[in-house]
Amino acid sequence: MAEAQPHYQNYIGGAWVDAADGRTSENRDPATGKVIGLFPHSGPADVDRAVAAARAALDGWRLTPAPKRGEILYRVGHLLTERKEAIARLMTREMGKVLVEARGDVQEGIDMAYYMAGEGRRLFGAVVPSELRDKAALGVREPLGVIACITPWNFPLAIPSWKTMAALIAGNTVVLKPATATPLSALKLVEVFADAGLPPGVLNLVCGTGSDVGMPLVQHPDVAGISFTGSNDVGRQVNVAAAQDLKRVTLELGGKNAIIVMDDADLELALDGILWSAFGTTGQRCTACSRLIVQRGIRATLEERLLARVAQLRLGHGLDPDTDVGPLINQAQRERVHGYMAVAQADGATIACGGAAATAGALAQGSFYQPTVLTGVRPTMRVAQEEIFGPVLSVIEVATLEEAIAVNNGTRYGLSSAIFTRDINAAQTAMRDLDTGIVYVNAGTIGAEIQLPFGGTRGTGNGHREAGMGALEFFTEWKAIYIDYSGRLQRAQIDC
Ligand code: UN1
Repeated sequence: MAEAQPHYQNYIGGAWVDAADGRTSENRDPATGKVIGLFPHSGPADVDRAVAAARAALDGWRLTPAPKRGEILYRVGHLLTERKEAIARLMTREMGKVLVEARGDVQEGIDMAYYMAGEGRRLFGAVVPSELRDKAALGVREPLGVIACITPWNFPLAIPSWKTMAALIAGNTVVLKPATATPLSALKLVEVFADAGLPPGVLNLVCGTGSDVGMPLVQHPDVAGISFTGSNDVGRQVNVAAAQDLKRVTLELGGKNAIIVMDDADLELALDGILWSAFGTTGQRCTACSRLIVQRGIRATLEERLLARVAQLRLGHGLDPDTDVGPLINQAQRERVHGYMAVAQADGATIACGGAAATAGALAQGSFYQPTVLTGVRPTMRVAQEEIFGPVLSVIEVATLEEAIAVNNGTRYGLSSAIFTRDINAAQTAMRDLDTGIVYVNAGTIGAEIQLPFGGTRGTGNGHREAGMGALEFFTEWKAIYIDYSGRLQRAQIDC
């Protein structure tokens, strides 16, 4: 007899409910192809219900004192800590990342819960002097209203946490649409919020596709702001649609992140950073390193040692403790990644290792791809310019620091960059001139912490930042308040 599939629901107005028309979609383990559950295949009617619930909850929530909102977030942090292992295991099955990384993903949610809970006792505004006597001038932060959070599959709990927690502490209410590939991790986060005592309607979950749920949410007249992480193509569509109603939008999009290794670098350390940044999460981080920019003097040595290390990486199910690299998210992504091999060769690059799907033994069940290093890559080749989002690293040789920085800055993206050097002057110059939102010195391109702003320059987004003190700028509206206690009309810029 076939095993019954777990059946999950949307969360709207404090109740778990099916999609209005009862439709469902399967979600599969990318390492085995096995179905892990059925999720609502929602549509515009579900979006309407969720936005109405969020709208109805807005006044109650925005008038709840921020420290009290923070207390709920502290409880979310505690509950996530208790459930960390269980959620991490579900995440590995749902998304494929290895268990240690899935634990890190949940930890990022915990970190954000505590950080934003603390913001409940800050949410700093401004008190400034007035130019007139007996008059006070202050700026306070107000929530925007109902926020749509549209999140990707590569950080199935961390990114929903970044967005929802920042939105909620500021007094907004939220409709969360998780990626179609990872609804379960988001659902587990929403369960935690419900168990922590979040009032009904304050956070709603609607599972479904970008066209059936995402776009109707972006276009809904009662949605005031949209926080989106995903591809550049979809980000542009979101921005164009939201512009019709002058809605506020934050976009966190692609990356083409590079590690620069100078001749004087600690090579062993650099190799550790390269391996972790290029092949961790199977290269499926926005911050993943996909270009290795290496100075001429050590290029051959570094390449040789890199290939030896890559050959040792073990592919497998993320729950197997021996696995270093899990599967890609699905077969379509594997085909996309593989398509770049022909592109690389046509442009004159060499496939130094990998370059094919990994199908030996049990790997045949999943969407695995061999960790791949391309050598002889020139900065203008497509593989050095386009985001591949897989375990593919391009090696580019340069002569000088100036050239390395120019190559780093010579793509449409500007998320993360890194330099390995022992020369303080080179490091300092790189910190100043690398045109990315995140810069690492003697560490790889991944591993941003939540207490600093996260985001990129140029084509990586539209200039906003998530996390840290950057997040509140997006999720709040400034209100300037003047209080005249002189008892007479004082005209600004005229009376003194
Ligand atoms: C992402 O890839 O979209 O800095 C997020 C990092 C993680 C977050 C990545 N803390 O790699």
